[in-house]
Amino acid sequence: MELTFRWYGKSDPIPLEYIKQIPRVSGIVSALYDVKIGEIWPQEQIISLKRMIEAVGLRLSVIESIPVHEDIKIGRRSRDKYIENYCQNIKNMGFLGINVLCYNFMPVFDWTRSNLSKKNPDGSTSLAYDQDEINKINISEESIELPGWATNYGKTELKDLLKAYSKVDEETLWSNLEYFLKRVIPVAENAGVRLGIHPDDPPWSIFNLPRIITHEAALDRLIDIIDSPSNGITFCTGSFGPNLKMDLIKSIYKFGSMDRIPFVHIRNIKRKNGQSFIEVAHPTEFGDIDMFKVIKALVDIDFKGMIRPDHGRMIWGERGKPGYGLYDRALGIMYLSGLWEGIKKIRNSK
Ligand code: DNO
Repeated sequence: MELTFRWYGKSDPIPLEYIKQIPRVSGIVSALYDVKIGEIWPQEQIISLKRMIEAVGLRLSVIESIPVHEDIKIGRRSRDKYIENYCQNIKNMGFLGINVLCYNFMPVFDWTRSNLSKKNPDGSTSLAYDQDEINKINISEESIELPGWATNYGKTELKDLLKAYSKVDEETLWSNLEYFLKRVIPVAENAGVRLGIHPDDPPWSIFNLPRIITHEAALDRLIDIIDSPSNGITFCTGSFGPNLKMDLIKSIYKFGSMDRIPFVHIRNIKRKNGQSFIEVAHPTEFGDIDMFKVIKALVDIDFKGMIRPDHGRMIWGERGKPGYGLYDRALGIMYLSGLWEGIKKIRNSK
């Protein structure tokens, strides 16, 4: 198991040196953020990112993410060109010894929240998702600054995309994912790269767009597409957490023992009425996810992949990238690594 921390490159307000000071963290999760979606990432830019990280004594362990071009998800004819570029990016990663790639297959929007700084009684702020708020948004008219928001697209482009997606239902999205994986996974296997699909966050359809990576049955279907350790899952507790039908712990045992989980995101959430929730501090008692059981499951399956603390609250007056401040994520990872050490020691002493 390797403890990792997400870092947004040079523009991240958190210096790499600070991350290096967090006990036990040795890996960085990062990406190139200024390459057009669908293009081949310039190798010299990845090398320079890697060198920057290595210069402080850390390593570039995971690429999160190489975004999948919408033409691939829609199934347009131009997808082959973008799939070819995707394969090239995977080969380039493998060549540089970066072995894990996190990606998602969510149409247009990535993770979505309705409030970026919901005030908690203790003065900290959290990211929150309120389904009623989301329902009020007219996506083709309003341009809103939310995380995961389709800022890559102008208004007209967004309208065109939404129109194209009106013909893509869940089954079509599945068959487009299958088309993509059948071409990409053999290349990844050869390159020594393991892909981990990120669950849809929240794990249900939003804005009438299809979302498919939402529950355990979807993960069964995903891994059945191609039986390969390169065809894996980024197991994100916070993304699956709001889905009441998902037994997180059972799924970790199941997919972990099959060696289909190269990467884990750990975050706690507290469910509200219906399909709403708020992100909370990592320890078990603040949310609906039993962190002791999550870590115990990972210890039990002898998890060898990467773990990163997912979104933190903003505490101690920190201002920064929503969900990605330093302090609360650092507290989170220390708590998780303490659980890991305790559980492992008790198990070994039996
Ligand atoms: C949110 C992240 C996601 C994730 C992508 C992976 O904080 O977990 O944005 O990076 O969905 O493609």
